[in-house]
Amino acid sequence: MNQTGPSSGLEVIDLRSDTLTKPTTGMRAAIAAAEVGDDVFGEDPTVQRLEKRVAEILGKEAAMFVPSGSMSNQVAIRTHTQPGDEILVDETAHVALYEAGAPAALSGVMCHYLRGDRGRFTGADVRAAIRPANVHFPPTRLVVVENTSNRGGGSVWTLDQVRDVAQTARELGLRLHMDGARLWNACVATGVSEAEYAAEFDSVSVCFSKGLGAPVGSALAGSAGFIARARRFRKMFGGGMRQAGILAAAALYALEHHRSRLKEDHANAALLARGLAGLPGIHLDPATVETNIVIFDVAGDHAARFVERLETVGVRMLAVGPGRVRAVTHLHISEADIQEALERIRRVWPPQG
Ligand code: TLP
Repeated sequence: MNQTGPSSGLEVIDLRSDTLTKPTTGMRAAIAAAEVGDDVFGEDPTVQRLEKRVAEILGKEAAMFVPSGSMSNQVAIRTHTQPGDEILVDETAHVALYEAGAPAALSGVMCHYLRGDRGRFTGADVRAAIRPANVHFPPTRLVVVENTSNRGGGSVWTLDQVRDVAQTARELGLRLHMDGARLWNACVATGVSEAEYAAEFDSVSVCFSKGLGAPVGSALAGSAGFIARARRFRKMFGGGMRQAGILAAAALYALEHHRSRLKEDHANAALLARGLAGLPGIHLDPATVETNIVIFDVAGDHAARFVERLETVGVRMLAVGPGRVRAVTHLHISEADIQEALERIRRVWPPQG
């Protein structure tokens, strides 16, 4: 549970996002103890340690610490493409939907939307979307895979699904980027290692500030040459940080201590989904909840109303469409919190009168 609650005086159970977590005591100690230097001069030993560790986990030659997942994705897109190129993304992808139009603004590329199954598309979809070499068309350059898929309700790409897309992309001469903001969750859910997934991609972005509970930070990994070029774009986008070791220390702590516990978040999300699925007017198949994100529909496009009712009893979720709500479990949410949240929700939903 989190901070003190609303008018009801209840403790708030905040399920809006796994980005809401605050550093734990252990993490704060690691931050306090961090050795730092000026990272734009390449002199922050803790940032260097983090970059080495991330490259090792992902089985890539190099990695670069960046302030956010959005910057990591957009630096990757900029590094892979030229203005006028086209990139293939699922129509629900964070890079296209929630990064403020950055592919167009920062890289001058077009997004060609694929209609996947809860964020997951196939090699055949990629093949069908590619443009023939013709002066009329933008060159198709890059495919972006989001694993887990946020708007897909935390859906996980299996390794076979990834390999199908990757093999097709390679045959067609396309580059591949993975938005792995929640790759950690995909790995815990499937037992596939981060490196096995990453091996299929030219570049991979991972976040420390989602399920892993660090306050700030993401990393972009790839070949040494790719990361060397990406460092210029990170600077161009304003992402060169100075004594960033205090943030890197939190990320290192999170990698060490908060990865395996994600299975608790997944169990809590499943518990929440089972409870919500029994409520009148809620459309949710609990079998679709694979990780820490629960997305469901509220009949009559009443998402805003549902979220407002919950707020009165100190439970927070996010309306992500007129009839669609998202709840996310994380480090500060226990099984007891989920039981308590369900009890409170039953008090206000369905609305009486
Ligand atoms: N997602 C946030 C919001 O922006 C929607 C959230 O609450 O889930 N990739 C994926 C798949 C993400 O879900 C997010 C953040 C990002 C990238 C961007 O990360 P940041 O917020 O660090 O720029």
